[in-house]
Amino acid sequence: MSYEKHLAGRILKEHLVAGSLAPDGEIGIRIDQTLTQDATGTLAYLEFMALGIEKVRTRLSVSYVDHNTVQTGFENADDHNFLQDVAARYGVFFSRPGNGISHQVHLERFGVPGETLLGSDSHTPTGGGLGMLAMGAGGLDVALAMAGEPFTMKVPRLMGIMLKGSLPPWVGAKDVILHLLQRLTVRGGLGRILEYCGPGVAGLSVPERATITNMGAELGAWTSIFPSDEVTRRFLGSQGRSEFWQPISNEGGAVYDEALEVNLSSLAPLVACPHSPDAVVRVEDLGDIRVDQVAIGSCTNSSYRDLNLVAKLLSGRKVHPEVNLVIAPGSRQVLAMLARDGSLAALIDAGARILEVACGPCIGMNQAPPSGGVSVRTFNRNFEGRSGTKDAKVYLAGPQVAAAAAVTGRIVHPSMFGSEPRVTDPEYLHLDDSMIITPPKDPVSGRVRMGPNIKSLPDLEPLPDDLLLTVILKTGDNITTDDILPGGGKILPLRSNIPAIAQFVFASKDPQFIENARKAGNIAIVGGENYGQGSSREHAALAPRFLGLRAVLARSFARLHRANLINFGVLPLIIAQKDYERIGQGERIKIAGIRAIIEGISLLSVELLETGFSINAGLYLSPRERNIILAGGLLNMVRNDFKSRRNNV
Ligand code: MIC
Ligand code: SF4
Repeated sequence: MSYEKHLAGRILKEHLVAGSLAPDGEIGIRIDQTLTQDATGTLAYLEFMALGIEKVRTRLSVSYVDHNTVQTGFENADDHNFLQDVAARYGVFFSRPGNGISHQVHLERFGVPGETLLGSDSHTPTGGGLGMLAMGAGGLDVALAMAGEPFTMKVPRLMGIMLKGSLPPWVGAKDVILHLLQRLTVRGGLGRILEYCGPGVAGLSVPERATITNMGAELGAWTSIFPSDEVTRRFLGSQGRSEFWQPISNEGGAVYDEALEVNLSSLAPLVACPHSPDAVVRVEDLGDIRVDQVAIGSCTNSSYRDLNLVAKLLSGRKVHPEVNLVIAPGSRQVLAMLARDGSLAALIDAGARILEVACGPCIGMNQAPPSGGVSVRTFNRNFEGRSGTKDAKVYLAGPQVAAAAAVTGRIVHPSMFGSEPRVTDPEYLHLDDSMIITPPKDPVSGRVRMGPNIKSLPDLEPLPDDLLLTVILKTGDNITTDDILPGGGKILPLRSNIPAIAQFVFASKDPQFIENARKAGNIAIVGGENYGQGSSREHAALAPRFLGLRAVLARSFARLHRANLINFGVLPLIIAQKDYERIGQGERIKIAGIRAIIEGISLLSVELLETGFSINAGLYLSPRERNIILAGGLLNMVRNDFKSRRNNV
């Protein structure tokens, strides 16, 4: 397949620095921009600092504070100071707490069509709404990109999504991506980049496109991308950034590995039912569901357009007496606009509880629903327990359905409002970057404040030849990184303290996990399909590694988590269904002669010591990944490399 005619293909080609764009190959691409957020950023910057580099080598790097903004102790505030000092010291823009969710702010203030963006957050593909090639990665990969290293990835398959028609009343961008999740499932995007094309594209605004690319993460895709067209030009113009516009389109005749058609005109309002973003049904087919809470916001649906629509729908109405409506605008710009055009007053009058501009309830930071309660959220993830209430039932929906639920206390078709109000994107926005601190031109040698909760990175030894492991946990399919290491107000403040956060590994799935790990020493986990879906948090690999995890034997892995396991020297082994059934929790296993085998062969023999039975496990690694595993992790591998390069200059 020739990549020249494709949006992502062209950007990949222009940024290619190693390998070639051939199916199944591995390539290295130049990264123009990086973003970090506070919950992954502290670790990413500790890793960057361990490389001993003077200044970031990207065109632009931005550090956001949006996750841990509830400060119930000193930990988060200390992390914010650390991030602010590091940003000034190494040449990174710093978006202060209160300025907004990384993806929303980046779209507004920094995104550039045609550029590459690597972010330590799985929803970085939001930038695809602007025609960027924007991908999520583990913090260590982002640290290396900041050090000027290429990002290594498997050559993706390209999936073309042809949009036809236009959205009917009461149907929004969220329904487009929920429709795709219904068709493709949470595994449908694995190994792929999704490119949107066709006559339906022009009718979608940039924030709507960004809602769609944002939730491409839930399909498991590398990223998703829209063309950069007149709509993009107007959006950048309204942000006072016209000079960054360039047209990018997929040319006629672009042939895709796979192609799909979506007729926008035939879509209806949809919801994703508990507990998976692909458990999608039409609102009309749902039956009578009583709602306790409605939460509007998150990087998926918190643009000015979304909240302005909600304000118009709620204007003159009141929130149902049994519903709590909480709203977290995506950025300070969005909040400032709502305050200026009267929308904020309409929301307050209706009875909405206005939250801080941040991720908030999306990462379980606050507003946990009541026991057994139903929450309708405009967010992107409804994994069990992520809301902070284990038995809560979270439904994902667009702002139209959410507003209708807030008023009626039921999940109903938003046509109950009468006719849909018109929402247009403003020509001019309230622009004020005073909450973004520009780094000084030359790096400052100033002090980096490191509060007592910020602990240095654990040392990881290289991979031994033989591993004797105890399988202390066996899981089913689609285990999420929230299952492995939950978010929430209690655990997130420990993101810069691996020994402390490690005490919460699998806390909600298996309360015995820590004790069993302590007893066993070196441990293994057996997983089903799509092990590690969800976030980019490398803590979900490093914290179990800290507890002695050396191998995960699973039916298949989610892309981001697999990369993080390798980055910290944990073997991601693929096993057959019959062998999955054979291994029991508590089983002791032996993997022998690994260092020799790992250099060439991709099958390892795993001995089940209880029965003496041996099974085969696939270790499908690229040559680079093999070296990382042998070194005991990526940091071990590159640290020496950077040191010798420094000594040679
Ligand atoms: C999420 O939505 O799960 C997060 C919190 O934004 C994560 C990052 C993290 O765990 O810090 C993500 O999506 O990558
Ligand atoms: Fe924040 Fe939620 Fe978006 Fe993650 S998905 S970046 S927690 S708003």
